[in-house]
Amino acid sequence: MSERNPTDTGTLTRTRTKTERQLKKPPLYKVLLHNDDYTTREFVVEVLKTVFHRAEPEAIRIMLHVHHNGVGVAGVYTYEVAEMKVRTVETLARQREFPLMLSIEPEE
Ligand code: TYC
Repeated sequence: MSERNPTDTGTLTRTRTKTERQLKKPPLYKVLLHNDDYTTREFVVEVLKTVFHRAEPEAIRIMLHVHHNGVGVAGVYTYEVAEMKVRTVETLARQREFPLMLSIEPEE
């Protein structure tokens, strides 16, 4: 009746609580845009709208922030998504022969 299965190691398990499972968030990464002297303002605004899904006024604000401060956050994503955004923008920029640079850094 209370015979043990020979594969039973005797280790007790418990159901994970929500805090350990559903509420565990993946690490997030900032995609940074870097200023340069050759990429046009219009192109930067265009990629902020099409790749980073920013509304026009926000895209202009971010572009101007990068233009005046040298660097700024285009968006925050999981690592895989951040990497894909960088590759997409680099491809678009090189097609237009713009030297636009991006980087990824952990958030906080
Ligand atoms: N500095 C560029 C210019 O004056 C505009 C620019 C803004 C370029 C942001 C890159 O990430 C950038 N044409």
